[in-house]
Amino acid sequence: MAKHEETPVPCYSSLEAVYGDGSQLEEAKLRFDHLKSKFLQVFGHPPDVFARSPGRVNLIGEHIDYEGYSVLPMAIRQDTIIAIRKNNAEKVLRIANVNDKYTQCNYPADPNQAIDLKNHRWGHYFICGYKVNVGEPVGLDVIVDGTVPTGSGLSSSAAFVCSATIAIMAAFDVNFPKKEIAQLTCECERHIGTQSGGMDQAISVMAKTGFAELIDFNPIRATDVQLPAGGTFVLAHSLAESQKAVTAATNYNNRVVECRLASIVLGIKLGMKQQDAVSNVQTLSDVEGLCVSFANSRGSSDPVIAVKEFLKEKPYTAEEIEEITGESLRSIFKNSPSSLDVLKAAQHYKLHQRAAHVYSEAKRVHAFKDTVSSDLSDEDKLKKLGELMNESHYSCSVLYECSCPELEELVTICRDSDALGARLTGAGWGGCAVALVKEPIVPQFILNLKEKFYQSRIDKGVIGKNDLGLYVFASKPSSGAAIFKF
Ligand code: NG1
Ligand code: MG
Repeated sequence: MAKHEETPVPCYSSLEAVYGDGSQLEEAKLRFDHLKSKFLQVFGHPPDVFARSPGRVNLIGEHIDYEGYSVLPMAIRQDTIIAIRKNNAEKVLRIANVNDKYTQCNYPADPNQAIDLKNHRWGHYFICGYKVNVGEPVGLDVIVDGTVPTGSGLSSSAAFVCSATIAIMAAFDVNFPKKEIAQLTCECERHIGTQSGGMDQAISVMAKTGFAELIDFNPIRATDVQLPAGGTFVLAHSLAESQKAVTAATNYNNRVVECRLASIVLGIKLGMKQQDAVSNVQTLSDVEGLCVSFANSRGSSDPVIAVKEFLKEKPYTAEEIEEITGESLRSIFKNSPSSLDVLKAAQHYKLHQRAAHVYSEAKRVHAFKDTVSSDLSDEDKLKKLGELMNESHYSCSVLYECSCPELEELVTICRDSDALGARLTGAGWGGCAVALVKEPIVPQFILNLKEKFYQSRIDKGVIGKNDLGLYVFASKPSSGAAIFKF
């Protein structure tokens, strides 16, 4: 039998296979019916095929996928469904949404069009999929229905890009193994201007009901992780929206650039020739071997030892780094316009802190996976997983500086409400926290969060009092991308 990750996505699924047979299935049926009738109403004909792909919560392994390190997310039930049909009569992409907040976007049916990054529009995410997958200009009619909250760190963007890509493939009747689609969709999303690592697309495409997945990169692989019984992951939105596509130069892409610079400097300090390091070192995982040899000579195997020795804690100026590398930063990043935007915005570069986060977080992912498969009791496993999540949050907050005051408040409240562990999830700078909670106390835990975090925001009208369920909910590992034809 083919391995799960080798199976193609465009093999048609039943709704039951994806949504189970309970209330989720009923909800899904309503959404598909609504999509169908809306399609008919907007475009005058029914859709050909539907694709769906879920959002995700990252349990551990933050900001390390783009450094080549494994991460451990699970898919959530919230997803993006896309209804699609080729429209040969018109050379236009008409992209509508069931939610009136998102007005219809029209684009030329030109796979070579540039995406106007200065004017961010929601339809751009669809064009990411179109550019990479379509050779000849072909018109498409599309309606989108997304339930992953946006700007929440739950990867509404990957759910959208993956469902768009798979819908386009289905409309064109092409077929690829899941792991190839995971790779492809990661490249698709980079057209939006963030230098994504690939975790979100990989889990959205390859997830399986009931499992979290350890995702490895280069090449992409997914290994099932069965979480211990008795624990539940609760997601809670900080209500600070993280607009990654808009803030990339100072937040997300800034960290990618800092990590690249940290790895080049480490490479040189550990004996590489300047030119060699600049041309060949892309990520911190590229120089891990050198760091570990150095640490071994000190009786340890922890690359953080090399970071401590060779990267100063005080932020580096551009000039200081250029002196070490022998090349200007503009020239190092000359082929990456989004990195040049980072250089323009940056005052200084915190190489020590970013590298220390990445290497220590990469270790925590493996410690998490090893704990799950250890022979500890479920109770002890959960306790240990909670501790690792707390350590991860500390590192994200203090070393990587990707938290924000709302997330700090929320994580503290989660811990005070007896979570075994709690941390920000996704890119950060807003969005959600994830807490590991013993199953029997989940309802009380959610009530505590309501009282201590959300009530004041409900009173101020930040969220509606009936909408709490959209912002805080328990989540089980759900299934990955699928295609439907009715
Ligand atoms: P968000 O912003 O939560 O979708 C991003 C990246 C991931 C990963 C995490 C941080 C994209 C699409 N996703 O997720 O690849 O780097 O941040 O761990 O850019
Ligand atoms: Mg995203």
